[in-house]
Amino acid sequence: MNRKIFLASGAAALAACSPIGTKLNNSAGFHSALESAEALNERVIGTRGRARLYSPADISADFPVNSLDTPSTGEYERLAANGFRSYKLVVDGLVDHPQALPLAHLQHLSNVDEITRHDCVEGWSAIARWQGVRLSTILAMAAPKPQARYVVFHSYDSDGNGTLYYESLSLEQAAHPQTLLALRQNAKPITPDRGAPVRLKVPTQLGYKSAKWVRRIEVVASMRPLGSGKGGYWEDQGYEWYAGI
Ligand SMILES: Nc1nc2c(c(=O)[nH]1)N[C@H]1C(S)=C(S)[C@@H](COP(=O)(O)O)O[C@H]1N2
Ligand SMILES: [Mo]
Repeated sequence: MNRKIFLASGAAALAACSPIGTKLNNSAGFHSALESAEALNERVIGTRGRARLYSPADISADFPVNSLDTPSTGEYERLAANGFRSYKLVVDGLVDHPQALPLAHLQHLSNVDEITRHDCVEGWSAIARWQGVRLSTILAMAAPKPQARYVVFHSYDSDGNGTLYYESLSLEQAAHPQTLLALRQNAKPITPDRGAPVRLKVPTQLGYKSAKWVRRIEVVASMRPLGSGKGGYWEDQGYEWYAGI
């Protein structure tokens, strides 16, 4: 039900801004698509389109670490050893203005501060305060091209076979006002085991969508060329791409 409403509102928002389907992602068009998606979500579905917000007293004392191992590649370790001062978040692919954003710039752009619940597909949940930059803020800077449909998150970590972790969202999911590039968890910079320096936080979807250790954001027209083509590390192993809660 939620899924239908969300998809319908996204489609309506996009249709409203893009009657002939050509101007969707140019700077102004994409900007207004983001804004109408937000307005429509609020107007049509009220708070149901939003993840529930919690109070400071609800913050979990124990938030499990649950992922592949903290990356131990030379590149990540070098960045971590230097306090991520030379980290740059790359935003490229089908965009008019590719970005390479240092951490200080991301911190300057920080515009979200919310206490939400993380739901892992394995059956546990935990509540934390997340602060960072709304993904739509970064995407608006990069200006997706008309062919853009998905946003892919490439992480630094890989499994025992050397397969890299990645995830993806549709542009509509990426435009959700709670979809966040998190820089801080419970008022402290995200630690290396939690996905430092930047992790995705998507409180409207299951935990595996919230990619840790984001290295690069790639805007694409199709997910087929990536990995096994299903849109994410876990999706390639059979998990659903749409993981709405
Ligand atoms: N890069 C990367 N991101 C990831 C994962 C991972 O293995 N690698 N695991 C996902 C899963 S299944 C969950 S539940 C959360 C766990 O985040 P946490 O370790 O901060 O609890 O990270 C998600 N993001
Ligand atoms: Mo998970």
